[in-house]
Amino acid sequence: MSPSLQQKPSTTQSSGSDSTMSSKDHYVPVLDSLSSVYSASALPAQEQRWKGLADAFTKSFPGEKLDFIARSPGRVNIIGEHIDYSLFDVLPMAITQDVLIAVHVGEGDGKVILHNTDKQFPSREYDTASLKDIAIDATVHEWSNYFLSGVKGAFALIEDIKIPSMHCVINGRIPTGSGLSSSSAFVCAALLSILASVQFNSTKSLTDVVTKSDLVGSAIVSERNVGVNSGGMDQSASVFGVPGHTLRVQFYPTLKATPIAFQGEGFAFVIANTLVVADKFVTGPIHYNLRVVETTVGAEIIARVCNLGPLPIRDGFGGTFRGVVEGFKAKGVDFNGVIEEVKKVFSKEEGYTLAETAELMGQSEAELVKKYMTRFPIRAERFQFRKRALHVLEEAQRVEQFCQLLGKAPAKGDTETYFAALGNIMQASHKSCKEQFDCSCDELDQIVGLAMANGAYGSRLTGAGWGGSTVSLVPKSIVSHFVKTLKEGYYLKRLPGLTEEELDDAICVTEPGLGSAIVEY
Ligand code: NG1
Repeated sequence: MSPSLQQKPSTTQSSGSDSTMSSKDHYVPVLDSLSSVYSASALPAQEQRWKGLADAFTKSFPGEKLDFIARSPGRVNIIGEHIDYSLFDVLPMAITQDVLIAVHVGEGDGKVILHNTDKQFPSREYDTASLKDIAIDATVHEWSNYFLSGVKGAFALIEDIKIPSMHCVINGRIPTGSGLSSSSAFVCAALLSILASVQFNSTKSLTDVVTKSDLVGSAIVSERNVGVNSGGMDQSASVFGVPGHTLRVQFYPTLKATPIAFQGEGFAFVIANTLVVADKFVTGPIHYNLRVVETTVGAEIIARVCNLGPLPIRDGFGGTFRGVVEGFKAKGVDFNGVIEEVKKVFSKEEGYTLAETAELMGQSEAELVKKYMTRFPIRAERFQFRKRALHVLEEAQRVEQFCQLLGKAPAKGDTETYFAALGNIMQASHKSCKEQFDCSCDELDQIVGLAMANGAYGSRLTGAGWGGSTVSLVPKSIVSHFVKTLKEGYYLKRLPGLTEEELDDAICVTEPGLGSAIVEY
């Protein structure tokens, strides 16, 4: 390990990881074969794709050696939506679709050069000397901002890091705005590629480049540089992913990911992308960032009105409902009691104006705006504290119920009841996302409706919502019929011009996959 990489992270969230993992498992794996990265069914297509990337690299940088490829996958969230930034546990899994960064670590020109195999993303070039203080303009929608977030993450992890010349070709297979976390996969892959290049430059080897916890902690904080006040679910799933397992990601009291195997057989998860692009960057002020403010300020108000004392602050931003639950717990009030208190405090179902919010907070409107609405600007007539809080608390309970069921084997011969129970929890989650968190849309509701009418145990939006994808739990025996029905009922009706390939990309059966990795060449 390079001496410079042994330094302690300076700004990461407190972190830990599954106690059942060996110390080797704490590091992002460095592999020499794709068979450790992808499942047998995905392998042939991926081998072709990686070869294509290696060829593209040679074309972009003739005569240069491809030293390694850093990869980080997207994720699908099974349950626990919009509660990571309230520090409640969530249950995502890493998927096959990923971002790859092919790198030659140079000694010469002192430049980081980025090419993308997708020609809509123009090449970019930076002097390595300029990287330490490079500004990211979060008002501009620019693809390389996600790489620069990785640069910020590297400096946050190791203040005096010396980033060498890096000649990179990037290939991403996660559609943007699909709710499958292309942005976090890119930030994680970028940060990983930078840390690996630093080590490669000084030791010409790649071992124990970075621990998974450091990579996640730093990627969570640095992704906020692109203008989204993100939680930590996506980065955790992307880095900690374990084949065949979903991950229970815990943020409180420390970051920890526990792999959970699904019990029983005969089921599959099907992802269906509405193809409505959900761009958090563009809609942040009225969607994602607004929800973070509504839940953060809502938690602060409850703490103030119910005398819970100051709440622990999430990443310098504000209090959380997890803090509220812990505060009530210390007073002997259980989860359901917290829900009742929330209903009492937020009795106005129509929501609260800024002036009313300021009064509840005992602060001026200007103070509120400065504290919660300036770094990530928002627009709202009224803050829906009641509905948002109820979603967060009830969704946290649903994750708990789901995990309890996962921990039990289905009763002998009765997998139907078992999966139906899991499906019901997913249904309740979708209903709450739609009605209390207002993060669904017609297209998501239509696919969920079609899925339920065609044999799914459960179906729900996954990720931030407002477009993007659904995830459905489906009996394995009906998967091909199910996919066909969704193609006919949604895609061919709404988007008749789609090619077969586009259709296959839009709807796929997914398997839980490996998290971030480096593959040596
Ligand atoms: P998407 O937009 O689907 O990648 C976002 C957040 C998550 C989480 C979910 C909602 C980022 C990078 N990701 O996911 O942290 O809050 O919404 O559960 O902001």
